[in-house]
Amino acid sequence: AGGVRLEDYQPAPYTIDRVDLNIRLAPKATRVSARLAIRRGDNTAPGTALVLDGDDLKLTGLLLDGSALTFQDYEASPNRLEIPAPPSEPFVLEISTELDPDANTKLMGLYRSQGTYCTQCEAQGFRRITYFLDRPDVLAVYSTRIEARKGEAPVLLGNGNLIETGDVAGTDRHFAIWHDPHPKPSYLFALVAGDLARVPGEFTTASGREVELGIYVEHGNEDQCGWAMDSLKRSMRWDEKAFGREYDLDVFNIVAVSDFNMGAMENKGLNIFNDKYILADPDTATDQDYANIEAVIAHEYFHNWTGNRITCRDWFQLCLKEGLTVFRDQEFSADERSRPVKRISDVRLLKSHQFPEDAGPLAHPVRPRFYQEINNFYTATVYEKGAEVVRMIKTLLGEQAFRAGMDLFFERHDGGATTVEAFLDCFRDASNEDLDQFALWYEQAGTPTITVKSDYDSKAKVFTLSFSQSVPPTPRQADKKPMTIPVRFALVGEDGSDLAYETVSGVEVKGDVLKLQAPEHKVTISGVNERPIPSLLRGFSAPVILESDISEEDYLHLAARDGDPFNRWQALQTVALSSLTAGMEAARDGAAIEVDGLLVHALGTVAEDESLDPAFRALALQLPAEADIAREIGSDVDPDAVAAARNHLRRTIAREKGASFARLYESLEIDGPYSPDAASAGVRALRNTLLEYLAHSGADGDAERVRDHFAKADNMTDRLAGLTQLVHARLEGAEDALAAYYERHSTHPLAIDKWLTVQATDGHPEALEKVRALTAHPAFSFANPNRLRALVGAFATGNQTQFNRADGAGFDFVADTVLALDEKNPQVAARLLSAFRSWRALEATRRKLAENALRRVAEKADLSRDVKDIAERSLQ
Ligand code: DPP
Ligand code: ZN
Repeated sequence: AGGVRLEDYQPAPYTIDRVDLNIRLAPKATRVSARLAIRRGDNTAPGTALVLDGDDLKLTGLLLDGSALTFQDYEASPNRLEIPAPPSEPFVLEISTELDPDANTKLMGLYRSQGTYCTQCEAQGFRRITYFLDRPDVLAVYSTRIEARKGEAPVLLGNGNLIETGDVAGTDRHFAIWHDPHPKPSYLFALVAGDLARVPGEFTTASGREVELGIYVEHGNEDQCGWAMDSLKRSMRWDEKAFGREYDLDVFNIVAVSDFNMGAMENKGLNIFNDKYILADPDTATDQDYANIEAVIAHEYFHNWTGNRITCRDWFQLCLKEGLTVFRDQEFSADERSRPVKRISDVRLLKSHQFPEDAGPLAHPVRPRFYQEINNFYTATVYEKGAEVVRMIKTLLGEQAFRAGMDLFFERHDGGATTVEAFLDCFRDASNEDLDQFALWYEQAGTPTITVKSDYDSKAKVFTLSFSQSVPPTPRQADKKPMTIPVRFALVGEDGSDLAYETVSGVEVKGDVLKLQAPEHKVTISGVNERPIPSLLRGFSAPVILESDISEEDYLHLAARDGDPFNRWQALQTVALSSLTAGMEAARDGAAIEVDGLLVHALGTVAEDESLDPAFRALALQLPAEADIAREIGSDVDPDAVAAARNHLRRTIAREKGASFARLYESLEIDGPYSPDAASAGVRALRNTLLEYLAHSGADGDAERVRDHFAKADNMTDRLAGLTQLVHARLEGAEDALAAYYERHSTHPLAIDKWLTVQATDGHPEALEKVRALTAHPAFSFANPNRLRALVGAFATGNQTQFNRADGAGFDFVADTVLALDEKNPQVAARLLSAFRSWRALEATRRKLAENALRRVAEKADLSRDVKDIAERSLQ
């Protein structure tokens, strides 16, 4: 009940300036002593009660200024510690608690992963270690003494700098004391203790600080850390160059653990990572894994300034650190790789993850105003749409004013806990731009649609664009205001060049950006000497849906000639989506599916165009996914008809272009050893995209090519591509390939995750039974979030036809899994349940079955707050 509201925010009545922790680790009985130096807030009346947060805690001792408290002086429960009448002068509270790390299956607070003690405190895990003002605006300086048996945990790591180590006399135990001089919120606290190998590195900052780097992994994994270390050093250098931000401690440690709820965590000076985002070698990691590792390492490192040095006042401001830091990691990857290819990949992710969220019952603003459970707001909207909002600020202000605004933000708020409003003020003050209307991007949920009609007057040489915008209603937000939408544009001529024009009226313009602000704009462009094709939203300058009267022929012209690579890609997608939508209708009505010959021709041309980056050609050739087509259709979706249309188009392309695709495929073989660089990854991506078509061409020679591709692969990218095509196209040899793959990688859990995912995402009706059977496979573990996401998560989000089976068995399986998992790990269970987010867009039979499954979850007694929240919001 209850929930938390933004408007109820109050500063904490007490401040905690220092935290001295003494943590004596043991698997089932870890003893924690926390000495908190507490001070009454300036506006707090003397005698105001001190209420500390707890979660499942066992209090074993309590001293105030060194004296034991009697039971009249405090009230304690597992979830709360209250001192009704604390001293009005500063005082020290020493709290002792006892924890059971082995019993901690929620993976929040202190737990053990494969024998290693580790912590996860964001958002509210610190209160599972000790009673605390567990909120991000309480900043304290931490010292942590960690003690453990030497044999069990030779390595003891904490935040900040190492101060002292030693043996505990007369015992088999030792200790380490870490001190972090930077005041920080409790969610950034971390410790790690275990028998781990250290991979060393060093970095000298621009101003000459020598930083010792360390990546800690399980013994035997040391040689899989090279890429992560390299990515870390490049990230550190990039933040100096791009944002003038240097690292601020003498040590930066990263630890990889195999049981982790999220991707990684930016604890001050001691990042803890899901091992999936650290470990890589050519035999077990794909090019995509390498790119993800680079991005996540950068993301967590960049948090040191955007998140740690400047943190959030409250959890409603989560996007202040997450959206901004995603924007920063996207820019880093764009600089390190190909900018257009990175932009296309990011927009694909945004459209496939965030747009459906924004269109369904779980829609929420980038800065929500209400939550039941904050863990459920680590979403694509907060992260990916949050990054788009920062990107739009840059688009509207221009490069220089954007950088000036960021500099001002660092200057004003370093060491503080702040808000979205304060962030926007920095850009206003640096640029004199009014951002009041723009701020609606943080407040209004739902993806805006802009509709545009165009007209060319060849006599007057005037081109007119009539824009209108609308934002759909979303939960608790029925009526929306018009937004500021930056539309980067050009007018493309017959030869593909950007046409000159004289004046633009009817809208505010800055360079090549139209700033839509009203519900409607009639934009008149003069001095246009030939009929142009408008290239709108170049680089995806705003996260909106564009509906235009641009003809298919004109889109294909843009696909072939637009000077903006993003819009070339987008134009092909637009044509493919409309063709697939028509195909779906035919399939649903039992009519013949017609294939658009112009589209097939255009795809063939892009494939062969050697002037284009292979990575771009790979993206251009990939048809919209089934979920993307479903999102485009929007309501009454029949996933089987969607799959039929998509499969038909893919088969037709494969048959018509098979010979040329096979030639091209053969020509793209890379000689020499594997390298994860973007250029070679792009060639593999193109070759593996062609392989998908060859797998569906129906030609025997092509099936043989796929088998060969798998058998001869000398790296995981190619091996997994071969396996995926063999299994999903149901080619002869698929079962043998699955067995061979398993044999080869059975001792490498991250490689086995891919094996699970390939089987979970097979669109064949057998998939559900296979997935069920795999839950009993020895390689699967219900307790490990990565295994669970690789199998059940992949089935629910990556297998549209089988999760959405017409008999409801897919929904029931996922609902059952959520209910069973909820007792162990509510956070991961809730995330899995959010796979139902688009259930209302399904056709009536499936909709009813999905609703029944959701109701069954919602009605179960003793649900976690996490799952209850997702179930109830999904049904609202
Ligand atoms: N560790 C998560 C992230 O970096 C939450 N902060 O996004
Ligand atoms: Zn983050």
